[in-house]
Amino acid sequence: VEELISKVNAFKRKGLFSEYASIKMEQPTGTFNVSKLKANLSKNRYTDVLCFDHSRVILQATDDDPNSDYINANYVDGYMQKNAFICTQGPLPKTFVDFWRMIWQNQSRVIVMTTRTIERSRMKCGQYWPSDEQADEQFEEFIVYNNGISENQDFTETQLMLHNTNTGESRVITHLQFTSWPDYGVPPAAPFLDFLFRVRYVQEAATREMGAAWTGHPLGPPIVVHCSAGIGRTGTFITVDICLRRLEDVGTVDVKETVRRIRSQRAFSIQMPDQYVFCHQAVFEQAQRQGLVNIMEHISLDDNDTDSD
Ligand code: PTR
Ligand code: PTR
Repeated sequence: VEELISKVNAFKRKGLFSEYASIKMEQPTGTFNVSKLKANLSKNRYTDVLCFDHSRVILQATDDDPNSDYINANYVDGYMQKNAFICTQGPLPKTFVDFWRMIWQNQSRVIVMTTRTIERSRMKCGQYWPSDEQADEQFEEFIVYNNGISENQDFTETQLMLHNTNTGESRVITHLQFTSWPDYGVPPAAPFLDFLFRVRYVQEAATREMGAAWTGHPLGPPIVVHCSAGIGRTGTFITVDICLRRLEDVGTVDVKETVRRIRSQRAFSIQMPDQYVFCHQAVFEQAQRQGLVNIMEHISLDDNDTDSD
């Protein structure tokens, strides 16, 4: 705890900004060759947000198209959990089917969406699931049913049923959309944490439900996390989750190393200095909630903290 407090004191906002800048200066540690293939270029939402070859999610290719194994998505490890997450871009109409194949092939049960489909009258993410209750929609071999929506102040939870017409199987998929994240900004920590713990709860329940059908890590199949590009808000979400798990386990926090490790699997994760600061704020808030440390008395990361400017 003392170590944490002294780190907090040392790091103030400005220190965090320059620490983030130093992370950002490191060159990506991998290639983007499959992202850049001619046949795949139009499957990337942003030409400047490509995905690493070494950690990309490789889909089972269909017989007629060898490039159908590509989606702009990467496996990212959680805290002591290989492939805890799949970080991906907001699906494009052209990649809706690929997205559902990815969900199916990875046995995922939980989708975390941290953007709205339209922000500032720009399309940030396609409407890849049926948004009305009781509606359904077909995506080639899949039919997705909307079995009910529950709206909370800061997030919307939708029960989806994913039916595979090739195998005749159906799976319950929970879609959790955080709706209070301003683009180019950061959310308030409290509702963000409530959302994160709801995601964990749903994932645990879904994993239990899978029973013997899941033989991997006890925390379950990869949680699919996306925003628009799949790097800024997505990276922030998983950074906080990983840092909190470590805090819960061994009582220490290392945001910088966590972000660096995430960026070695999903390039460019965490897009803005403010998001980097937010990760610390969210961890403090949770540490305080758990009574681990009364840290807020010792620190202020507010914008108007001008003493060192
Ligand atoms: N070229 C895009 C842009 O900056 O507009 C790439 C981009 C878009 C990068 C969104 C990050 C973005 O944020 P997020 O990953 O949170 O959707
Ligand atoms: N339009 C995005 C931006 O300017 O933030 C595109 C972008 C994404 C640019 C990633 C650079 C990126 O790499 P890094 O996060 O390492 O600067």
